[in-house]
Amino acid sequence: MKVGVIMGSGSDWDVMRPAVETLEQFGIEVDKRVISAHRAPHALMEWVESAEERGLKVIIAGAGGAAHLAGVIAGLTHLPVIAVPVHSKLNGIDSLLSMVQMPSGIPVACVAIDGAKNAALLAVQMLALSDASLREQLIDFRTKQTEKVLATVI
Ligand code: RP5
Repeated sequence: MKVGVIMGSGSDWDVMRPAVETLEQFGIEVDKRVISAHRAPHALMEWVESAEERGLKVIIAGAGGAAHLAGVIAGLTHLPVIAVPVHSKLNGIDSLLSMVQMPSGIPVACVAIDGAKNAALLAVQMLALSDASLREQLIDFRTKQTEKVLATVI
């Protein structure tokens, strides 16, 4: 079971790293790549069109600016696509709007600006629907998170 984590530039890596780390924490194999939708469209098409046969179940795509990466990917595959708007010259608002406002028919799930960790957790939730041991891990993660917040003394 693999999740693809793709980003438009090496400059997105610091934002996207928590997605990879979170997935690996759950024992999920990650296929991570830098491929730009506008600088390398043919390579992107090849990567997406072979995604399913390479074992990918979900794709997380991070990009900034006029961030069409996730939408283009979603148009090329029926696998679920989760978008991470990366902060930009317009504070990520441009990235957010270009990812979240997908026209009808090709959905992209969009998390918060720089929300790579949540993108990974959403991917885990999707995979946990058909994987009992991952479901247990997810419930354990959530329980510990709840305990931690309730144990916070101020
Ligand atoms: C987008 O443009 C990338 O996803 C990145 O967020 C932004 C800037 O890219 P670089 O100019 O740093 O390569 O394509």
